[in-house]
Amino acid sequence: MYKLYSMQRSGNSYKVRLALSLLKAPYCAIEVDILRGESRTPDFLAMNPSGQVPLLEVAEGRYLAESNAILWYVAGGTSLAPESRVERAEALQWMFFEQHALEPNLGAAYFWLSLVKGGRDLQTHALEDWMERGYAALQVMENHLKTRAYFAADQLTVADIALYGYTHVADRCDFDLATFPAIRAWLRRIEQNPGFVTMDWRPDAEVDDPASVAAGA
Ligand SMILES: N[C@@H](CCC(=O)N[C@@H](CS)C(=O)NCC(=O)O)C(=O)O
Repeated sequence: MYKLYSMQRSGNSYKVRLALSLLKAPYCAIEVDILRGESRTPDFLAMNPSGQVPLLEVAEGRYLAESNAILWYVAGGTSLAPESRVERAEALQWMFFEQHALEPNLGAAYFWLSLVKGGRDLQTHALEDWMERGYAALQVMENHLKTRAYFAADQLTVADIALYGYTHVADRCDFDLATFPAIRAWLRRIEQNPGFVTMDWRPDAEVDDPASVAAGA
């Protein structure tokens, strides 16, 4: 069974939980509260020097970081991971886009406006940039989805899961999707897939105390 270090309210962590659920892959989730510095302890940094979640233990003592790399790993050999050379590259294209155009803007806005108390006042200077660049990214997605149901390979893939992570919380961080009908239809399409779970959903096997896992308890 996979061991996933994750934070419930983290969009990057949710992408992995969503993929595992769509794949019906059992896993044990270990909650890491980044707001309390739990991803920056010496023990955690020994597993992931970037000090971030999500983090997947793929074999004893072997860890994989970066949500999109984890998505490719867990989806390998399934329909979520396109196999043809061009479709794989197209999925990757959108996953790089997600990391450089969407996540740094919607992800940052979501973190500071929705998770951090008083975050809006602390980030007033940055918010304008996040909104401008975030809306630009959403427009690129809207244009693509006007004529397509999914981002790559004409089917649900890891690219959609990566982009869903922060797009679906747009309304929790000041973004208004009213003028993005194709994105709204795509969000609903993803939500209709068997195995879809929301960000709040928790797996059965959950561990609150990472020490108990390390000790094999
Ligand atoms: N590019 C990384 C970003 C991961 C990331 O930003 N994780 C955040 C939570 S969403 C985190 O752990 N932040 C804690 C920190 O940086 O101290 C990914 O896609 O996994």
